[in-house]
Amino acid sequence: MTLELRPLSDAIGAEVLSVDLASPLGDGVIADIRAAWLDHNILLFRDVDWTPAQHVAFTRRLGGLHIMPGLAHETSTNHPDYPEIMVVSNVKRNGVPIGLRRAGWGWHSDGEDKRLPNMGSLLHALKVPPGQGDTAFANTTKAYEALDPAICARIEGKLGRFSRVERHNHNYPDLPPLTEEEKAGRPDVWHPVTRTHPETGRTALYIGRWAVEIEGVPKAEGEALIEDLTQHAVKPEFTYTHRWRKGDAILWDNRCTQHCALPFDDEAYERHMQRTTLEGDTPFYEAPGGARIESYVP
Ligand SMILES: O=C(O)CCC(=O)C(=O)O
Ligand SMILES: [Fe+2]
Repeated sequence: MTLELRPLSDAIGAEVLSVDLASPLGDGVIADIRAAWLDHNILLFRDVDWTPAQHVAFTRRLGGLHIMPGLAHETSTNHPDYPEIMVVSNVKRNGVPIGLRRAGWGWHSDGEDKRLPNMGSLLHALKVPPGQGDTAFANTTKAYEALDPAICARIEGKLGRFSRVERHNHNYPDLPPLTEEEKAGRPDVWHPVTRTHPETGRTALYIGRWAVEIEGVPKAEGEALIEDLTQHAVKPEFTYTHRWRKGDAILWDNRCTQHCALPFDDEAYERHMQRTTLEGDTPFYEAPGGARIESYVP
C-alpha cells in the first residue's frame, strides 16, 4: 500500500490521510510511515482516538522508547500508568498539576541537552484551547542548505556545547532551580552543530535553546552566532505552524527539525497533550571528505 499524503506546507510536513493509527497496522504500513517521515520530517495524523497503551504500542513499532527523567523534587510529568508517556499540560486535578506546564516554549529539538538526544517524538492532542496553543516546526535540513556560505564555513564540522545547567532557569523560569544532584545528572554535552542524519545522510543545522557555545568561537561571539543561527532556522520559508485539533497526533524527527510551543493564555484555557519519545543515538557529522566527529560529554 502506498500512503496517501498531503503536504502541510512548502517548508515541512505532510498529513497522512489513509491510516487510522488506532487500527492494527502491518509491517508494510509501518515501513511506509517511516519512509514518509524521513521524507517530510513531520507527519500529521488526524482524529486519532486511542488509549495510552495504543499510543505507546504504535510508537514502539518505530524504535525504542525514551522515558523522560523527572526532576526529583517536582511532580512527575509522566503518565501515572504509562511512564513512556510524558504529559504536556497545564491541567490540574485537585489542585495538583498533572503534567509539565509551559513545556517547549522556545525553539528546540527534544533531548538536545542530553548525550543521546531523542530520535523522534509523537505528540497527541487531547484538549486544545480555541484559536491558540499552536506549535511551530522548522525544517533544519532546509535551513542548513540555505546557510550563508561564510556562516557555514564558521560552523561546519564544529561542536557546540549544550547545557541544561546553564539554561534551565532561563528556559523553565516556572520550575524550581536544579539541585546539585540534578546538575550532576545532567552534564553539558558537545554536539555537532551541523549534523548528519543517520538514515537519510542529509546534513541539518543542529542548534537550539540549550546551546550556549560553539567550539573555537569566543563565548559572547558564539552566543550571538547561536542567536543568528536560530533566527535563520525559523524563517517562514523553513517553518510550518500547526493549529491543533483534538485528536491530532504529530510525529516529528528531532534529528532534522526544531519545534516551539507558542505561548497561549494558560490561565484562561486548558491544553492537554500526551507525548511518547523515541530514543536516539549519538549525533555525528560526516564531512564530504569522510572525516567524522561525534557528540561527547567531557
Ligand atoms: O506543547 C507543545 O506544543 C510542544 C511541547 C514540546 O516541546 C514537546 O512536547 O516536546
Ligand atoms: Fe519539545
